Amino acid sequence: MKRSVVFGTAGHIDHGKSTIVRNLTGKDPDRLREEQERGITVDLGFAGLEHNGMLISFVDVPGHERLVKNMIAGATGIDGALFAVDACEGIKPQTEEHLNIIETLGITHAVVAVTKTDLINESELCSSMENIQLFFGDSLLEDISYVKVQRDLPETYASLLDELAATAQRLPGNRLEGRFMLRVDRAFAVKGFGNVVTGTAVSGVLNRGDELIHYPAGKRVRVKNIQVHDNDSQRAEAHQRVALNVPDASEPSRGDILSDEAELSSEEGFYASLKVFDRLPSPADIKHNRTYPVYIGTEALEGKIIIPGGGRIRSGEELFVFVRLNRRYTPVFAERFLIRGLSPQITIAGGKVLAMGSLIPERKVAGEILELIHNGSFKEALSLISEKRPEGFRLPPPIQLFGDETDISVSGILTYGKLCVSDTLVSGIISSLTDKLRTSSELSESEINDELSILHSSLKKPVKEEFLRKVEADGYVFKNGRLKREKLEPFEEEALRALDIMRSDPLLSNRSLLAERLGTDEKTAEKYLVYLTNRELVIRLADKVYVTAELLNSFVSKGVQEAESKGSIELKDMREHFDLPRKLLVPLMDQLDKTGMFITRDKKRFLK
Ligand SMILES: Nc1nc2c(ncn2[C@@H]2O[C@H](COP(=O)(O)OP(=O)(O)OP(=O)(O)O)[C@@H](O)[C@H]2O)c(=O)[nH]1
Ligand SMILES: [Mg+2]
Repeated sequence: MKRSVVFGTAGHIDHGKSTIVRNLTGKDPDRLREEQERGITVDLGFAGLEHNGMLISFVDVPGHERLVKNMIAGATGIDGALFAVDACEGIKPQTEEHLNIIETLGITHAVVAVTKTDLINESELCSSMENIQLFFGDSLLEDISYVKVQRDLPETYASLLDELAATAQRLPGNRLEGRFMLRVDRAFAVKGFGNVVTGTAVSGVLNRGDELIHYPAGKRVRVKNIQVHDNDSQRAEAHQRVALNVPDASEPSRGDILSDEAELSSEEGFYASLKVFDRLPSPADIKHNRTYPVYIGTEALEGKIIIPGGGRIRSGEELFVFVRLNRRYTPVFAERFLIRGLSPQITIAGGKVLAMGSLIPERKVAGEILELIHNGSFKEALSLISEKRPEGFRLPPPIQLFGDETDISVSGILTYGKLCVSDTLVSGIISSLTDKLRTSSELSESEINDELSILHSSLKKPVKEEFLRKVEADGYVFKNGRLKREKLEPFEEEALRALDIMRSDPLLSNRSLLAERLGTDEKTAEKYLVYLTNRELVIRLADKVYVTAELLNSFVSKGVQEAESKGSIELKDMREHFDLPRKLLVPLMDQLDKTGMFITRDKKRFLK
């Protein structure tokens, strides 16, 4: 399959960005009449070419200082940067500003084209090259190459193309896995076809005829046609510039999202890390509670910056903040954004989205959680969130939580549909209800509801059902607003009495011990065990080894907890928590393997 890659131009006004794209692709990226008349780029331009089987697309951006928001919109989703630096003028304010932006967007690969080398003599060119290399060498870019070009020498553009292709080969992995996502950077209507949107596909794969969700409205739209590089195409994928014909989209515009993820939440704000650049023409800072222009995705918004400790973020400093937006927006995890200063109007800070505002509604508790997310300790972060939100919380889809590839199956957290809640809290509620039921032998609906009151309203029902299912096996039935034991057959009464006794003494793990305690014969005790095993109230671990379901469950959860904190567990670790003989501990340990959560190496059990 052809490899695709998108380069975005960058650099000061008039340094020759559009000239490069025109020379490489034969297409003029300055399509607007105004652009052609004034000789400056105003809006984004797109062009592409095929080179050695690789699709190379270009997003051409304006260099004008007032048009930086368009530059940022164009740079969203690009893989590499193509800087143009005028050999005579060298590094200028927007070269610096665009480099700050490119670094913030997490782009690490760049080709620097030194332009207008026909207008400068050899020795001046040498010193100019040195300065340019010093400037870029001091950046966060990891892969930089330099090529000298001249407008009227086609061979210089051929070398530039070779360098771009070589850089493209060194770009890290592709993002074809995961959800398809595109942030619209242009939207227009074509007579006879209807709405067309364009953008850089950030992730995933799309086929003609597929359905996508159009955000922020959340409406389903069918993709009637796809174009890649101006040609009709059956499919589009990450790292490509694509145009989609979506006739049923209503009024699409720059900043909208098209994705096959159905559950994205649009937010009033988000938590982020935010750094004020140290490479700035004059020192600048971001003040607490002040509103700034925020450029995110392909949108230009305004956001009030809330710094938890108050004060300001100074040049070179990075802090956690909450950004409250003036309009709802659909951020994704780790999405980068930029903030412009109020005066002078220059991009002064760059940030990275760490959490949706709705995930941590209480700002006071955010710091510790953000620290964990920032360090990549996602499971710990989720546990802490569940601790801070005992009522339960809605889990955003992976691309808005910790990214598509992150495994977030966290022990200690139960999920009911999209809602999460702490495992200990639910089992606490259920066991307290069970205890109440055992002592008073029946419970009213309001007694049950009281116990559930701490939970998020949509969690009450599933937890209640779980409790009822559990006691149902014990012979209880919920009828006319009351939970009580149904009239049982004498045999069932006896079997359940045996269960209660086993619960209070786990050593009664086989029929002879049980028979002795009950004062009955082994055959009857065996029948009780069969009855209880069929109802999963008792579990048969091995020949003549039975334990109650409660004991097994608490053994497994303790095992997981211990393995998480110690790395692995052995029999002796579990003995500290369960005062049981070997003949029970050994089959209980074996039972851990059957859960599928552990693997055994050198007699130690590790979580998978
Ligand atoms: N002599 C000479 N002129 C060049 C060269 N490259 C570009 N130019 C000229 O410089 C002017 C600006 O070039 P553009 O390509 O429009 O510059 P740009 O960076 O796209 O400008 P903006 O999009 O407005 O930021 C044009 O008149 C070009 O013809 C070069 O190598 N030599
Ligand atoms: Mg231009």
